[in-house]
Amino acid sequence: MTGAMSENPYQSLDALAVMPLWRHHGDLFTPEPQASAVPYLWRYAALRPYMLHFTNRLSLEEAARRVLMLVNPGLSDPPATVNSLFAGIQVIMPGEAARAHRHAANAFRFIIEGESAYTTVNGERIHMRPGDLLLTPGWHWHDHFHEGNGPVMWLDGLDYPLTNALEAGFFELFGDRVQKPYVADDLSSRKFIHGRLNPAWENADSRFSPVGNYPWRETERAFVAMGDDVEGSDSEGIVLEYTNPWNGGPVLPTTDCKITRLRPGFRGRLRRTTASTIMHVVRGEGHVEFDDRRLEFGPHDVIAVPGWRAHRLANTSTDSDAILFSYSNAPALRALGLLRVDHPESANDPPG
Ligand code: 1HN
Repeated sequence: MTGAMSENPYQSLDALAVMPLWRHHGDLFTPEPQASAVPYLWRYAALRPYMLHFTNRLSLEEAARRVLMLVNPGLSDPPATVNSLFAGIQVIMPGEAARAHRHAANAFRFIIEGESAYTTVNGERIHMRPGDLLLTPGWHWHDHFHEGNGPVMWLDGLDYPLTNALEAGFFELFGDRVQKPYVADDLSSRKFIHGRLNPAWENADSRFSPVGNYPWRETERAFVAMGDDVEGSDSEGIVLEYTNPWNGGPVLPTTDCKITRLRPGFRGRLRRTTASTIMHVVRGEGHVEFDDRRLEFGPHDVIAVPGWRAHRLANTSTDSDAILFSYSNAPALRALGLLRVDHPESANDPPG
């Protein structure tokens, strides 16, 4: 043996930048995933007064984006809502412009309330109405403007916790405050609105959906068209995925977006998945049950469902639907062979 070894060899290992695996193996290889995030619910009614308060105190020149970040009590570095995904509530007031920028992280907005705001994404003005899903895939320029009356509020979803964990984050300000439009308003949505007829002259880029807006009226039309003639899933309800029209896949490379109808009195089967999910209540009332808590939800609340936490969805109303918008990191996990789903009463599905 060479070199000076102290009385306790373990004490010298730090300085050599090594660790004995036999003392750490159990923390690194848990039998099952141990989410740091906790199941949590943010009440819209509690946040809304603060959103409005800051519209009077903080200009968009100062703030760039007026967003309250929904930070999971189990996650702080970076602040995130579940492990790899972020949710925030943004408000913009009449006449305000949120200046143009772009980032490597993928983003989307789900509109909560207000009319007459639009976002410009790579030169296309995309108008917002409540219930619309607007995409801003990674590295697309985007700025927001409001030309109507009253506040416009939306849910922002981003995957920056994943981008940053992979140390692949880039951010850039646009040269001007806002972009000049260079394509017709809402064109990307209009080109693909049929859903089964795609513009054949365009090159398919399948990494993200080319659709800027999935309007609420089309989402509603889909639910009405199938009515009560479908059973849906016994754990997830009548759940529809927003898709990339080029390949039927998720709308963003890391993130899928879904809309769920829980019929009156629905009480789902227990389900768990390695994917982490964020839910936003479009309308209705119900709860999400976990082994140690029950989160009672109402309109516009936001719920964090960490990965591998068994949970059960319920609509507690006996006469109205509950409608939930949700997004998850399932596409990222699927790409890596790490997506698992099961129903705790039954055996694990193999990785898929
Ligand atoms: C962002 O760029 C927007 O562009 C919204 O509207 C929320 C949260 C974290 C980081 C960047 C936006 C954001 C964000």
